[in-house]
Amino acid sequence: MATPTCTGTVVRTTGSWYEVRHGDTVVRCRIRGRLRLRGARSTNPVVVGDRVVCEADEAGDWTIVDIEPRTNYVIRRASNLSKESHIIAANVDRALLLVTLQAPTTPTEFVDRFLVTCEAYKIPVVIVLSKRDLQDDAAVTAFSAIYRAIGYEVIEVSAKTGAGIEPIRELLAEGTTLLSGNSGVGKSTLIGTIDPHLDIRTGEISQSHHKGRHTTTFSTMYPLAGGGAVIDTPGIKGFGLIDIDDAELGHYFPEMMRVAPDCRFYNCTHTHEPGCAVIEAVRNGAIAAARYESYLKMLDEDEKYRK
Ligand SMILES: Nc1nc2c(ncn2[C@@H]2O[C@H](COP(=O)(O)OP(=O)(O)OP(=O)(O)O)[C@@H](O)[C@H]2O)c(=O)[nH]1
Ligand SMILES: [Mg+2]
Ligand SMILES: [Zn+2]
Repeated sequence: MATPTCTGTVVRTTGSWYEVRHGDTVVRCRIRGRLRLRGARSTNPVVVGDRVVCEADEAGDWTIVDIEPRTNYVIRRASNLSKESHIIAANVDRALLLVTLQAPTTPTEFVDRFLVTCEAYKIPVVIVLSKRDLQDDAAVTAFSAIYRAIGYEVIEVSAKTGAGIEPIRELLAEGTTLLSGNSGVGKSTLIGTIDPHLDIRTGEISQSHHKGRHTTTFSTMYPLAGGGAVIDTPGIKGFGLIDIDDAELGHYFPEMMRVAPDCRFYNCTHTHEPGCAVIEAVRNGAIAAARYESYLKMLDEDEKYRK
């Protein structure tokens, strides 16, 4: 008898189990050791969004035996000093980065690291300013101005008041969207607001220090009633860059790329060189100082891990 096989999409990973959707059915699979080895540098060899081939044995237990090449993925350093990487999701059509300026605070550098990674892997990214009802108006205006000037779309939403929900619903209706951000910024709540039929766990923010509690522990892809699919992910603390050289980092800051052709040296690192157009743009305010600081920090702090 021929071995039953199927090709499907990984919709949930728990570390030991992988749920693969094939049409309307979801099968629970293990993975073959060979695939684990192939992903040795990564903490997760098979990720949500992967297209995989599965086989069943005589007992009816399913195993993932192959992964199709990924069209893209979002990757970060597994933890601060680690050489290992963690792939957040694969084969996505866009990424939404949820940001809150307070309750909890998303550091600017975190935002910039995420954007750099999306630029490097050519993943369209939209910034979602979440929990708009709790944010300070002036802080939102200042933040949005910086990122809109670069060319990023910033959508302000509140799951509480419903503001901005409709544009998000339209954005999600096509293809697969990854939702990422710190713990407690409202990723799961946003998905539950877009599609109330989904059974999604959301967390309470501790009132004392407004820190998230890591309510979502496993990445899950949900099909949406209005079309499209969305990937809910556990909140992440840090976002260490991986596989991006110092020399190319500047390429992933669109506003730096616009002025870099005017630098005196073609291989300018925009750190100390005379005649640097980027440094000049920071001085005259055309490039936001906070963005340039993020660039310097990424060069500096990641250097020791990147080699
Ligand atoms: N005021 C207000 N609270 C919100 C909003 N969105 C989410 N919250 C609250 O924020 C807390 C955290 O929301 P979650 O959706 O669980 O956050 P998350 O990003 O999924 O967090 P992790 O799963 O830990 O990564 C919950 O108490 C939500 O009720 C909003 O728009 N306004
Ligand atoms: Mg969550
Ligand atoms: Zn320069």
